[in-house]
Amino acid sequence: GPTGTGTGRLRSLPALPLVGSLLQLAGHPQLHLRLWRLQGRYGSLYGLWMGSHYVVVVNSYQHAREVLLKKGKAFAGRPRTVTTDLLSRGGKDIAFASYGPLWKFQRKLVHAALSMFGEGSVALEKIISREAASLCETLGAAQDMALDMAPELTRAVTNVVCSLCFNSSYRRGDPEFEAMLEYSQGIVDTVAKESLVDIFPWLQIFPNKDLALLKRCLKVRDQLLQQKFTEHKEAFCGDTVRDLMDALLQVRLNAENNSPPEPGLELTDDHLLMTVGDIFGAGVETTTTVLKWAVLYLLHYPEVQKKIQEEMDQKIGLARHPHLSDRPLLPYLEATISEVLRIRPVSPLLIPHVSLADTSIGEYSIPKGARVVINLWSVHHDEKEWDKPEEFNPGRFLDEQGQHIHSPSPSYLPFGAGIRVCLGEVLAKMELFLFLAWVLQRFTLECPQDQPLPSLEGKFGVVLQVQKFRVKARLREAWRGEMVG
Ligand code: HEM
Ligand code: PLO
Repeated sequence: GPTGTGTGRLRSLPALPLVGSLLQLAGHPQLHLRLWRLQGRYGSLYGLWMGSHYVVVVNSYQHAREVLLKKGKAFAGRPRTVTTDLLSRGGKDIAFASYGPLWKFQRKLVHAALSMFGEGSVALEKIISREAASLCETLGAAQDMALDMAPELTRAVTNVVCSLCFNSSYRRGDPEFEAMLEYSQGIVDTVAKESLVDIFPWLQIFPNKDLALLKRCLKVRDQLLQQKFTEHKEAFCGDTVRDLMDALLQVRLNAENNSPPEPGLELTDDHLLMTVGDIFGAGVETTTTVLKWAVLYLLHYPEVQKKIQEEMDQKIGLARHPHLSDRPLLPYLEATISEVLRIRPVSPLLIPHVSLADTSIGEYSIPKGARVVINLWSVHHDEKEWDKPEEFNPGRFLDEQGQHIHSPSPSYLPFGAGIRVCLGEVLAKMELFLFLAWVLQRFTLECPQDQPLPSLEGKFGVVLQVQKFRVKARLREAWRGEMVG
């Protein structure tokens, strides 16, 4: 067992040589639920062995905050796994990179670029609104049909990140977009899955279906990224910075002019490519997933949808489109978004952290190199912190007057916290607000008549996926015959 600096010794799942605790976890595809339920037997903080890796599972917000905030730096590492190494070319991105000066530098660059092109920029609101308008047009054309909204939601969100990263966008049916949909699904289905290859790297020599799929998908993604990169390099002159790709190229140009570059801060082509790949991938898959969950919950809770629409009718009316500046006017919509992020966290186990030194959690010693999994599902479904946690109730995020949103419990971390906190929180919230406001101002979303309500059960993976379902978008009464300009 592990030794460390703390006093107590953590309870661990029984482990066999070589396979570790795999047998207790095998056959449970919903890993977040399995780890949540194991609390009953082992307590909220316990250890287990994945092959030769010691893993600590955190299920309470107190310990989660200690790991992410109080001892953030001691737990700022990332594990290296076969699949994420393939995705990020050995951790040359941000999300799967180990803690170090280069990771810090990449984060700082992206943060600066996002605030320049994104957050708080009029241009971004315009881009999101343009995509929202196009989404509404498609919904209008498919009126009263049982529609799978997923491809259209994905295209809307993709075009926002595409504008940000590459200053480009996709039309409906664009073959490059179709290719992207396919490869991205393949990556989401396979990456970071604690498959046998990740536990025993030496098993790579054996054929593995998932690994082959991942490699095939990454080839397509890498070609696409490389093409954008080459186009940008050729067009880049250093004067105008059109997007994130240009911003990264400019930083490198400046660094080259001030040669020699600071040691440890050399941004290779791979670093630029993988960084954009992260933002593009995270930008698309997370926000789209939340929008799908939001639509699904609105089908299950029509009274919530009605309340959002009443609030909008009252505060905005029909004579104009919703704007970002309306956010304080629409607390119930904001509360609904918060509740979706609570009840179905996009990233139910965050991204695993790694301890960079011998340290402790609570009274327990944690050795250097331990993987720490924060189970956000447990944190968001803790009965001591949340009243009827499986109930979808946006009202819990509102004050008594229903005017302001606040979290009723500190047991809420949808974007993580601390030095590895999500880089896209502001952007994601802008998109979620505008897309939902535009759609619900105009349409009521319903379950097609002859069909049962689709399941609320998620599919565990690098993001908590929604099962495919169909929606009927009915133009609201007030909109029949009327149109705003
Ligand atoms: C990391 C949530 C959208 C970029 C994360 C983490 C979570 C998260 C839980 C892991 C934190 C940790 O490991 O401690 C979400 C949610 C989103 C969202 C719920 C949507 C509602 C986005 C968007 C972008 C983005 C739109 C891109 C602009 C990133 C990056 C990281 C990250 C780059 C890695 C940070 C690091 O390791 O240093 N996100 N995210 N995310 N997110 Fe997001
Ligand atoms: C999504 C599929 C893309 O093709 C590649 C990709 C890049 C970055 C990943 C993202 C995927 C999934 C969600 C991740 C994001 C980095 C941060 C984010 C893991 C795999 C979250 C929610 O933590």
